[in-house]
Formats: sequence, C-alpha cells, structure tokens
Amino acid sequence: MSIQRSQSIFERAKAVIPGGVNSPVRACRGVGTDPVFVQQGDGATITDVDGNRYVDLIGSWGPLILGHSHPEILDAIAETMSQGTTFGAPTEVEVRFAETLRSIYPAMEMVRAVSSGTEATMSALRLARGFTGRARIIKADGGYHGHADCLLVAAGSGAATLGIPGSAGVPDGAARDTIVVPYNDLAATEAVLAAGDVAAVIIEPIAGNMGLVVPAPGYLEGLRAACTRHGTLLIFDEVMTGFRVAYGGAQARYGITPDLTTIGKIVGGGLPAAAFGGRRDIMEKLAPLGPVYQAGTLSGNPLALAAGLKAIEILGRPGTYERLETLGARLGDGLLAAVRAAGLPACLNRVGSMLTVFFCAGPVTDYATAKTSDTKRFGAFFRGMRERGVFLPPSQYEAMFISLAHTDEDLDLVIAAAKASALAAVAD
Ligand code: KE4
Repeated sequence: MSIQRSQSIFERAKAVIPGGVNSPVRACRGVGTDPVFVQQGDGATITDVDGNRYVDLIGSWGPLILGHSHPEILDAIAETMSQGTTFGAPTEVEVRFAETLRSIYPAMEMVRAVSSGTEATMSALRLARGFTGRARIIKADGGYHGHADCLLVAAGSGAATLGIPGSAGVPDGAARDTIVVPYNDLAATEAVLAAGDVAAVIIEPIAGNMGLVVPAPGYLEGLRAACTRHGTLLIFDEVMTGFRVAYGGAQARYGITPDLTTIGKIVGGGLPAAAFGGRRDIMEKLAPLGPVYQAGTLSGNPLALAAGLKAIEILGRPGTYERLETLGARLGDGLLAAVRAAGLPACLNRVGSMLTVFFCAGPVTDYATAKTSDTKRFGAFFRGMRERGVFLPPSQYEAMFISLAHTDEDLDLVIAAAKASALAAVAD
C-alpha cells in the first residue's frame, strides 16, 4: 500500500502544525507509525490521499454513527447554509435543538449549546462550582473530559489523591482541587465525598478514554446516592455515549438521573457542536440570568445544529439501536476470536456499537487494569490492519465505533484482516 502522498503532506504539515496534526492522538505516535491523510469519507469507508480505501472504525471518534457524508445530513446542511451560516444572534433552530435534547434527556431541563465537548465539561464544572459554592471536584483515573486545566490532572499515588498537573502549563492551583479516584471504586469516591466539600463528580458513565470500561453493577447507582447524600452534583459526561449507547444515552440505559449532562460528538452530525444541560435551578445560575459566566461566538451554530438535529431524527427511527447492537456483537466477537486465535491474550469490552479489544487477559475494569495491555502488540496489530484496509483508532486506550453504514461485508473484511494482522503481530 503506497502512502507516498500522505508522507509528503505530513512533511509539510509538521513544518506548520505541531506534530503535523490538530489533535495529538491523530499523529499515530502510540502505534509506531505516521498518519495517513484523508481525502474523503463515504458511508463506512474513508479514502486517503493516495487512493487507499479503509473500513473506518474511528468514525471521527464517535460523531459519525450514521457514516460519512450521509445524504440527508448533507441536504440539511445545504438547506441551512442557503440562509447563512452564523449570525451571533438567536435562531429558532437553537430552540428546537434544546427542546429536542430535553425531550430525549429529561434530566436536561435546560440546555446551553457550545462548540466542543471540552467547552461543555469546562462550563458544567464552573456551573457546579458556582451553584454549590464549593471548589473541589472528583474525576476518575483514566477518565477524559476534554482539555480544561482542572481536568488535565493525573492521579497521584494512592487511591484518592489530590490532583497533580497532568500536562505542562497546568498550574498547581488549577489541579489542586481536582481529586482523582479509580473508576468503579465507589468506596474511594464516597470517602472523598464525606468531607462535604465537593462541588461535583464528573464521570463517563461508560468510560471510553481508557479503552471502553463498563460501570460495575451498582457503581453508577452508588455515585448517584452518594452525591445526593453529600450535596454534590453528579455530572454525566455523555459526550461520547450520548445517542451512542442508547437513544437516551447511558443515563437511559442505566436509569440514572444526573444533575448535569454534557453531550457532544453525535449531536453535531459531523460538525462542531456540543451542549451541557440539567436541573433548571442549576442552569438558571448561568449568565445572563445568574452569576456563572459562560459564552461562545459560535455556540448554537445553526449549521451544526441543523446537522445534529437531522442525525438525531434519523437515529430515532425504528430498529436503529437493534442494528447497532447486531453489528457491534458481530465485530466484537469476531475481533476477539481473531486475536485469541493467534495465541495472544485478549479481552473485549463492548456496549452496543462502541468497543475495545484489549491486548491483555483481562478483565479490564479500570485504568490500572487497562494499562496491563500489551501496547506494543496493539501497535503491530494497528499497522497490520491499516495495511489490510482497516482504520482503527491509533491507541489501545480508545474505543472503536461502528456506524449504521457498516455492512456485513465490511465486517467480514475487518475480521479477515484481524486474523492476518494478529498472526503478523505475534511475529512482529
Ligand atoms: P472535544 O473537546 O474533543 O470535542 O471533547 C472532549 C471530550 C469530552 N468528554 C469525553 C467523554 C470525550 O471522549 C471527549 C473527547 N474524546 C476524544 C477521543 N477519545 C476526542 C479525540 C481527540 O482528542 O482528538
């Protein structure tokens, strides 16, 4: 497979963009290769600038649950674009977007649209701190909620530790009030909450950024009860899981009512849009009504919201999530069998159409167990799969995403490639 044009563009890119990419994971540094540059996407496939076609299992990291260039979404964008793209003044589509989210996510009694998941989580945390008058927040080790300073915090040693900066440029003061606890460790979380000074727990109800990790039975229910007991707000970060794991997200799947929800990716229909929302008494603390400031030039962008509303409409059609479950089960089981058939230890975590095959015996129940994976072997597997026409997320600690555009033939190709790539990875 020639990637000559990609390589020449990558050289140009590295001269003007840090690492040649606009988001670090795209650089493929975790899987020992260089990125290919994409020319176009079509349904379940992408084509790179050298004309190589791949079955796409990244789906732009979640947004493209309907596949690339869905005709109805392109039509919705074109129709909206004909009237203008952004006004810096309110539009009716923003109201329809908020009403639609509230009808599907009843916990989102009020909604504020923003342009990225990072903005949604950063704003939700500021709101939680403003509402409670408390400074401390809790996040899970291995949880990723975007790159706001207070969230780029690494776990120190020990179960529940005061945050230490997880990135250069994050001052101690910004990290100090963030406490990091192991995912699925309810006791550690409750021990921190007991002090009664925590503004919010922010959690991925199904974790997707340490690879996919599912909540242990009772974990989310326990978080809900403990937050209620201690006057702490429970924030479900559903940027990835919203409209992915169920039409109503993880909160519908598990029957939990968070105080605030952040949502993104799919709700933009492939364009930049996200939102946060929740209890009316909390949301009404937001400017211009209340003292918590938050703003955005392109927040509620009509083009992105029109695309998002069309995606939400299509996902609401009968049989959607049954089909995604069928595709997910077929792919997950096929990949797991392929890697194990090569004699490699592997385990699978999957919820519907998002999944991760970990290169370790498992089970993977938190970040510590996820990190026992053989990332070198995963890298070899990634390279073999790309060579064989399959575009995997370039990290063991990410989830794969399937779309409604994927066909059984696509999955046959992926599973055949996995069998060969796993064997090659053993020899690598
Ligand atoms: P964005 O700012 O990237 O739109 O969203 C941040 C975010 C917030 N919450 C969750 C649960 C997320 O998964 C994300 C972003 N996800 C990563 C992929 N794991 C985006 C990919 C990237 O960083 O390039």
